[in-house]
Amino acid sequence: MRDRLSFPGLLSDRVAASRARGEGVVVLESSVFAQGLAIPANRQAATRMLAAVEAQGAVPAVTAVARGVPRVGLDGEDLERFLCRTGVRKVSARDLPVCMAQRADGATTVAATLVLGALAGLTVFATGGIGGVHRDAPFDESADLVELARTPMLVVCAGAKSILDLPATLERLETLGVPVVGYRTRELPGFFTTGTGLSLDASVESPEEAADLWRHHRALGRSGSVLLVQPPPPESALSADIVGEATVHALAQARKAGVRGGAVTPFLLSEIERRTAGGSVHANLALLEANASLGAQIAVVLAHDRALNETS
Ligand code: PSU
Ligand code: MN
Repeated sequence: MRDRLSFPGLLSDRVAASRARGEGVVVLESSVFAQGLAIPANRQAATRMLAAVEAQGAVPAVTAVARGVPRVGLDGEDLERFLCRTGVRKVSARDLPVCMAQRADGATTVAATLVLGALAGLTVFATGGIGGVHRDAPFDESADLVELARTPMLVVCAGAKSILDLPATLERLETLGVPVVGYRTRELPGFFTTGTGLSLDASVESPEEAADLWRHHRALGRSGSVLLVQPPPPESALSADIVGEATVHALAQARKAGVRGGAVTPFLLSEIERRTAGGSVHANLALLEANASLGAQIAVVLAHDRALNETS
């Protein structure tokens, strides 16, 4: 097998240098920029997430397949192409080799980002919402779930998207052995909403506690991820009634339009944006920024630990 760090062009110079210096790195997905959010909100999301990571003294690493090359630390003109979205496909884990073979531009979902982040030997990944079990669609379950079960990363998110069947998603995560831990909450956040009524068994109160939990997870040799769920910032969160109504409407529209497969998630998110008069985008940007910031705080704690271990 090929040594992961000899994978040509995987790490950007900046990410490689910061790893060598022992700094914290936060992995970010690119599907949220290229498919999940519309222009110009996608650029605002990228700008705010990158700045939030840097503000904590960590380095952001956007993952993608750029002209067929898997990358961790997309920047400059390459990142620009993904923000313009033209010709950029959505790439989940199984699509990675196809996208590479076709020398195409692919924006990575949570599942594909886990693959690339782990390949690069990185630990912390921050995003908005993971995929999960779709409602009324017993055979549409996001590949994010199985990939979380087999790829060890600490994933900071605001839960799963509200368009999903959340109780079923939580059950699947349990079956798959993925710990779901609240950040200063004992309730699963609803992505756009602070709560869902679904209770969690565990929570942590600080980046240090999150890092400690991660260490125990790894000490057991667990091969899957830990999901750390943080509610959207209170001032941006939407009410459950509004999101519920918008979601039901969006699902009906998707059914009518016959939307299938990977197109379902982006379609539903844009319908909800229309129904909430942009409120959902405001919440989405705020939670992405907050998750990037929390991920960076945890990455800094873990980097500090590594440095201590190496010198002792
Ligand atoms: N959540 C969002 N916006 C997104 C996504 C999730 O708020 O764009 C993306 C993520 O990349 C996630 C993917 O991994 O949607 C899940 O898509 P699917 O259900 O097709 O697996
Ligand atoms: Mn799907």
